[in-house]
Amino acid sequence: MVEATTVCLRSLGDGRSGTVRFGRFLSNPKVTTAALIEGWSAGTAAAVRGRHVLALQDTTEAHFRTAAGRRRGLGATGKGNVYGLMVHPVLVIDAESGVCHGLAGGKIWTRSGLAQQPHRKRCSADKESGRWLDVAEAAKEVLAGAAQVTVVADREADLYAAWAGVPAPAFHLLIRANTNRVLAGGGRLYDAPAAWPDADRRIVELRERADRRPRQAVLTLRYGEVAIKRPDYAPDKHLPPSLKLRLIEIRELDPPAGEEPLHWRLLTTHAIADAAHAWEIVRWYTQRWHIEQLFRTMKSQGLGIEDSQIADAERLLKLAAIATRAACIIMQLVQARDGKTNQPAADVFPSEEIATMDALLPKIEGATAKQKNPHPPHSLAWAAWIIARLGGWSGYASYRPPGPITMRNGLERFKAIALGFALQHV
Ligand SMILES: [Mn+2]
Repeated sequence: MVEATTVCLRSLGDGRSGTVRFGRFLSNPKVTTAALIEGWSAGTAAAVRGRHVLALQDTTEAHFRTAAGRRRGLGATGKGNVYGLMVHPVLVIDAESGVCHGLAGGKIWTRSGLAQQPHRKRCSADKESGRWLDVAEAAKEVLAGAAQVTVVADREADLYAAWAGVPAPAFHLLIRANTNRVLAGGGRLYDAPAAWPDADRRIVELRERADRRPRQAVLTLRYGEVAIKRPDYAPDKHLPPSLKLRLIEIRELDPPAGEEPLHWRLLTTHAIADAAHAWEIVRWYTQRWHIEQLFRTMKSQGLGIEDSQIADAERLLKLAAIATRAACIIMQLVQARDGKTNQPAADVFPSEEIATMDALLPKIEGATAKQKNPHPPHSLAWAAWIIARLGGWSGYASYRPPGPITMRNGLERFKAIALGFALQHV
């Protein structure tokens, strides 16, 4: 899958007998989704030893084409009349270097029928949201050798049961606040920062996103301790009545007219020493983009999991389990290419292809210094810059850095150009 960048069995099989063999592998009852997920973490435990790592948790839905009489055994997703499966991995990133250490367990499932009890009456363990706790527990085992673990997750994971059950010595949580919780001392969570002094101000470059133009933003930082109260409706009465956490609030001052101001409230079990430490915790949260990258790599333009023709849920779940691991390996390859390793381009590209890059470079570089290739000529980073530009990356350092999909598109285009370049001498 990594080499072919697809989950399509016909492409992977390279001929009928190969395709049949892959099909048999997925249909074999001894090949289980659980065992494949267990295989995700091979190597991760050793890679994280002695490091502070961020365990990024998130869920993605993979949607598949179905018809009324043919749902392929798939349950409904959160998107109305759309059927598919849910993938919830833990992706492990080094807190300092950003290097991807691999996966640390997860869950893959499809919904079977609708839950019978009203949501609030079910205890946390029965709800689908229980995955945040189960998966964190599994990650705890895989990451036992790390010096410190910070589990990072978006609003969905802001569950009282998670705050009560998951943290342990050197095992922290960092989650974006989802609700304006009641505090143990009275008052509400979102009002707490009003009583705290501005700890710091920073000007940051906000990168371009689908819904946002790049801009400079002035951010103010406030942080302090809060004691969140156990929600009244929760059936989890065995949980402590309140929990002490730290809240970090980042707010943008004077956003441009018509733009949504940046406003983050992050909850964490980390004790915060000073403003610099608080900013560092905010930076850890921003590392969540790695897991979004993983999901993009699994889907359209990456491995194309949603285009799979496989007819039943059981085999699709196994395929998704393999694809998750493959996507993670693709990301690790991209990082190896991104230049921090001081490798020469010749490690990866033959000399004819490097000659092609030499010829291409003047056509790709822009007129200004900011649009020139900043890396030493013929280094791997220099080559990666060219490939990324061919893949559609803008070349500006202030824009989102090129990801695996850009790299894949760039490589595809480059291979075609290199072939044409070679033909000119024939
Ligand atoms: Mn999410």
